Amino acid sequence: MISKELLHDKFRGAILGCFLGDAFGSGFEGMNPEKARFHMDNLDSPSVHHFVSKKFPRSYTDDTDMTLAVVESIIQSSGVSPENIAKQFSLYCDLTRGYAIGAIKSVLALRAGMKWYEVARIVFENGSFGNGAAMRVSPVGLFYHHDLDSLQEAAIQQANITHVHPLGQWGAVMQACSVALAVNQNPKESFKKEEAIIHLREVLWCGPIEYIKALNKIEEMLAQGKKLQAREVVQSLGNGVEAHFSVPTACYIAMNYSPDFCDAIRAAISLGGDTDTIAGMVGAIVGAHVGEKGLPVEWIEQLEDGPRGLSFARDLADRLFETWWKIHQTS
Ligand code: R7I
Ligand code: MG
Ligand code: MG
Repeated sequence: MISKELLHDKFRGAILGCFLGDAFGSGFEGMNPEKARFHMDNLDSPSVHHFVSKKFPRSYTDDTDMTLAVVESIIQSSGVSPENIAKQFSLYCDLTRGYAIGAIKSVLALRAGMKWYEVARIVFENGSFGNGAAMRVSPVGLFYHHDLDSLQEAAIQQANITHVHPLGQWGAVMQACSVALAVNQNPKESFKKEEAIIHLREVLWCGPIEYIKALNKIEEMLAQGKKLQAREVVQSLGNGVEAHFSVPTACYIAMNYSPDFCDAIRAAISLGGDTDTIAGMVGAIVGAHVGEKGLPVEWIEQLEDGPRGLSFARDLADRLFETWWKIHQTS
């Protein structure tokens, strides 16, 4: 049984972990593993360079922007309501923050008055299989960490606003489930990987075969008991913007490196490719494992703190926890 204080800290850890991974990873987006490794110095304290460069600022992108909108909505609705999430997207998404084409068009359509259930096919006929529904889903993993059946349904519902392709939907399920499993881990111990794989398989079995195949690979890679080279991880699981080539990658890195948050983020970024999103998803999972107390203070201090920045994100994490606690403290 997790104490109230620890659970609260884990909610903060996941939300700020996503923010950190996104903000620290975004400057590396699109690099290959060798180039990402070459620039890894930029990940350390700005005191190294006396300033944070333009390419490596600590500002957040769409990953955090949308995650915070989902948090606000869950607080308002005491759960996942796609209609309300769509309303938050319409009101708050800052489309200057590195959004991909599908998300931009969906948000603009919502702003133009289109119903939330009509927008998801306006760019891709069969729905998007981008990782956008997974990158923003960590609050769903937190809020349903006690009930994986409800979590699966809620993750798909929140995906459906923009990602009705099964690969997009189930990427969100896999990421939300990984966050939930991390909440239930002891922060003083390493991630119980074998148990986690069993739970993930139970949740993912009725989704697309791609995720079961990826899970089999993850199991094999973890069984080797060593930390694979970036190139090998990319070859096996991918580092792309597609949900099925990024969510399993993030789960593998998180499980392999947690509870060491900085090592996990470095490993995620060193893969290159969709670095802000993979590091953001890794950050959410590891953050849910270790809580805010396990996050690097000197990294947190560097995060953007504007109107929807660090303090706002921490406050939202607190309110998400309070909403959960009010519902579940007596049951
Ligand atoms: O999924 P989405 O919100 O993108 C998230 C990514 C993250 O890396 C963020 O950091 C940000 O950079 O964007 O946005 P979508 O446009 O729905 O999907 C992302 C991309 O996946 C698309 O722009 C396409 O390149 C690709 N994609 C598809 N390509 C062909 N056919 C997604 N679905 C399809 C498809 O059906
Ligand atoms: Mg981004
Ligand atoms: Mg990205």
